Amino acid sequence: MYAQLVETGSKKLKTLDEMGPEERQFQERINDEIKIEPKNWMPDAYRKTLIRQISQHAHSEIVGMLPEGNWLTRAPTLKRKLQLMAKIQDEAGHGLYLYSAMETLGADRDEEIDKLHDGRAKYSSIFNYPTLNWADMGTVGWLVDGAAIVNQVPLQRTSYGPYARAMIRVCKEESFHQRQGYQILLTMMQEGTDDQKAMVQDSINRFWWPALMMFGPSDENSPNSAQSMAWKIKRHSNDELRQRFLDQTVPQLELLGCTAPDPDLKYNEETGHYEFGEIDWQEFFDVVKGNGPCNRERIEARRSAIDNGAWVREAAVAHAAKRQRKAA
Ligand code: BYC
Repeated sequence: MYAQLVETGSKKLKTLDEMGPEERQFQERINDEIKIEPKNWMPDAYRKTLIRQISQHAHSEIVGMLPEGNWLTRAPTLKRKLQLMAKIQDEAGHGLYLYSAMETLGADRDEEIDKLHDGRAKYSSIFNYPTLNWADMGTVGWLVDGAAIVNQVPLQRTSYGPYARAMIRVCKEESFHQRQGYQILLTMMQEGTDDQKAMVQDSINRFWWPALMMFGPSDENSPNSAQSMAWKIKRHSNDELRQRFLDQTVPQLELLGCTAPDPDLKYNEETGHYEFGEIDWQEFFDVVKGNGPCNRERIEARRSAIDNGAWVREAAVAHAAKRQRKAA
């Protein structure tokens, strides 16, 4: 299995024979599909990779609340407002499970959040795009949560136990989010005015490519994939998941009666897959580096939320200390 050498650029993965006894035992456990738990021995690099990925994932959930929060006060009906509020609260919950899973690896939550705020830690590129009209709430649910599900379903089988278990509930909730998003768009397309239908198409035009970028760089430019797949943190490559997402999404796009902003999108009868045009990787890397349309605004909103909530945390700590003193 991984006794073979796998190459990514200049990095070579170790064979089982090249590993010391602890590392070999660890890799064999993974090969046998036995979960790694917090108290088990693990290589430093495995721990670091997981802290990087889980913290990025948690930050994405929390930053991901912002584009949708933008429309809460302007939801068209009370029912839509309640649905949107519930979805945003679910995302906060996902962030909390994920930060907790990350803490089981010995990472400190405050330190990791500091890294987000000073630009050392990443979060999903998708949340650096603005939400400009109500249809964006449908498109975010349908495309963004839809892409997230395709990425996250295999993470339920990831090799690190606490991360895998956190993903089970996250995936159930994301499925509801995806359906509520699609239902918003379907209602606008089936019952809406021409202006509302145009709003849906405009929204899809803006989110289509950024949603495809969510899966990360193409396989040949993904420095972490080979090792993460050998450790079974990732079960599929970025390109495989992107293709899976596209294949399930195009028929839904057609059912809406909308089009993709991609003249090269076509079904290939022989492969049974949709082919798509070139992704603008320059745009992706610019956004990831902090130069997307909303990067500064998003980080500023997170920083001020932490600063403005300081008194709540201080009050909670003082209250806990008082109760402890009373109990003593
Ligand atoms: N955006 O070697 P690669 C959600 C970075 S939230 C920004 O392929 P890896 C939701 C990558 O970190 C969805 N950065 O990396 C919430 C790496 O940089 P570093 C979030 C990206 O880790 C609210 C570099 O590019 N989901 O569901 O093997 C509302 C090279 O990439 C992106 C997760 O986080 C990106 N799109 O694979 C609605 C899922 N892509 O760290 C919805 C968990 C790549 O080496 N994460 N980069 O400096 C993963 O599955 C993997 O981390 C990724 C990337 C597939 C994203």
